[in-house]
Amino acid sequence: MKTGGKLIVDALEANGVDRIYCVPGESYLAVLDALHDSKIQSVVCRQEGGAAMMADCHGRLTGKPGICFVTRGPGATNASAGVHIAMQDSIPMILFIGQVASHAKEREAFQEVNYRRFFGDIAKWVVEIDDAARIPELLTRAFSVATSGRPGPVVISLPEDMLTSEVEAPAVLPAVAVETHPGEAELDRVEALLNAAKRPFVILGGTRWDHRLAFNDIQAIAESWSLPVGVSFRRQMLFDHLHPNYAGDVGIGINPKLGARIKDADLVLLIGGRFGEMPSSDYTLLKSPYPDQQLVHVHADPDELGRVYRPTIAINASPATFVRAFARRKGPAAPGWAEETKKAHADYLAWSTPPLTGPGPVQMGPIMNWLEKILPEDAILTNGAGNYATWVHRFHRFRRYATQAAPTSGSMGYGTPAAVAAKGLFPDREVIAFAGDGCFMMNGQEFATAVQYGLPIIVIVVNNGIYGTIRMHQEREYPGRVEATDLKNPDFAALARAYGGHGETVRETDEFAPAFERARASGKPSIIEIKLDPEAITPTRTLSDIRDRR
Ligand SMILES: Cc1ncc(C[n+]2csc(CCOP(=O)(O)OP(=O)(O)O)c2C)c(N)n1
Ligand SMILES: [Mg+2]
Repeated sequence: MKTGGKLIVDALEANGVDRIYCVPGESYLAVLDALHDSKIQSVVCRQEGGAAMMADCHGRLTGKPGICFVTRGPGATNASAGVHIAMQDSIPMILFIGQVASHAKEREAFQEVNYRRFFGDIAKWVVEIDDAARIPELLTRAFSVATSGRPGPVVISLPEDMLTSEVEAPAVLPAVAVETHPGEAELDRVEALLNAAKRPFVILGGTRWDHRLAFNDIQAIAESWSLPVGVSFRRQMLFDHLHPNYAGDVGIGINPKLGARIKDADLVLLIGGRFGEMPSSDYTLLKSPYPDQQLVHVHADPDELGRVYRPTIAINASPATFVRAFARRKGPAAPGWAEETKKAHADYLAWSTPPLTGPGPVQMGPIMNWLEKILPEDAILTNGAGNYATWVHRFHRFRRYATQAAPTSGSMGYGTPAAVAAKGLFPDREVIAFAGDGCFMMNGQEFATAVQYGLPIIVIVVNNGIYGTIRMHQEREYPGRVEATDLKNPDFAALARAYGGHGETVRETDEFAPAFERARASGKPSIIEIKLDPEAITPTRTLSDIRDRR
């Protein structure tokens, strides 16, 4: 006989889970008690939003579901921010919620929420387990749902009395992953389309990639066919930015030359991604429902094929099976577009070279240049949302898989908790979180988690004293009518020290390098606050330019 709590932990162990991210609650004490005897590490966090974002980052960097435990009501609603990210970003994750006891359900008992309704639109699957004997069945299904097709978050509600009840149940077996393969007929058609194309373009996106796939197999195809390759918004770790076939990231504020290149392509191979609103420049690069280009869309979820774009060829396959199968088809010796591929890479190199001047005493361009020189290729960079993120996305040249954790859903507050999870997973790699002053304050409390577990992340807080992105839009749409976008901030370096970390303040460009070296040498979680002039709102435009419509 086993308790429900013990069976949950057995199922996690059977599925290879080695850590969970949580904020405790009295609603799932039986699980915590079972974890006490397990090898699974619990990472205790400060707010459920941060815990869920850590679980998301875990899923993002490993491909295995990130596991999060939270309490009912407020714990669950706090965690919803991370569930939404995992949903939009196609990340495998399982959120467990302690639920009110069965006798009290439907009375609006203390902190009661109906999770099927609450998470209905932002989770891939929601289930409440009423009978502990069904835990092996429903958890096996949860692992399968979270990872199969288009990965996503599963929410599992655990009534308190179910967790303490004792039942007989079989030993739990690991879930079986579901794979989808392209057929030879489809591969023939793709090959024929490519051979007939004049200006083909490849876009990589989505999840379910791995290092070999992104850095050997897809490169081999790109080289064999001399294809230009772009990556979707915040999926930059899918292709080596210094590879001669790399054409740039297809995201917000796209290089206009790259945008034109995609619009002008006669064939687009979209592998793994959905090409949503952000990468598609609001559905203008590929038109919905009928793109001007021929479109080969490869996706592991049949529901995504034909959902927004009618493809010329729809291939229901994971990136892995498609890329490995297509790698056997060799390209022509010298295709007509080979010169254009070289130009595309030259365009990227020019676009990703930062400007060295700008308003104010701190210049982000030289700081990014310096970071590019000293950061190891396997450094992991995380961020949330804000104009500061442009500096990372445009000027950091990603070289490897599993080096980026940034929400395609544009959620603020992600960078710090993601860095905590990343450093816990890869203690030997350097982990740098970028945050704005607004962004940091959303989940900055997880800096305490970094201190608690001795995880020396470096958080670079780009402090311009405003919710910069919104101020930029405000000045453009309603010039001079500033409302609710100014911020009065704490002393971030002092905050780092108060948490038990290392703090630095950068007021001039030249102060950055020594501050960064001191942060590294401290061996502690660190915050480096960069005081950026709010006028430096984008790498190339000032706030005044935007207000005055120059
Ligand atoms: C959770 C969340 N709330 C609000 C927004 C809307 N939003 C997008 S960017 C932004 C401002 C970001 O400010 P900051 O982190 O200081 O970066 P900056 O733009 O100033 O560089 C806001 C409020 C969002 N994307 N996510
Ligand atoms: Mg700001």
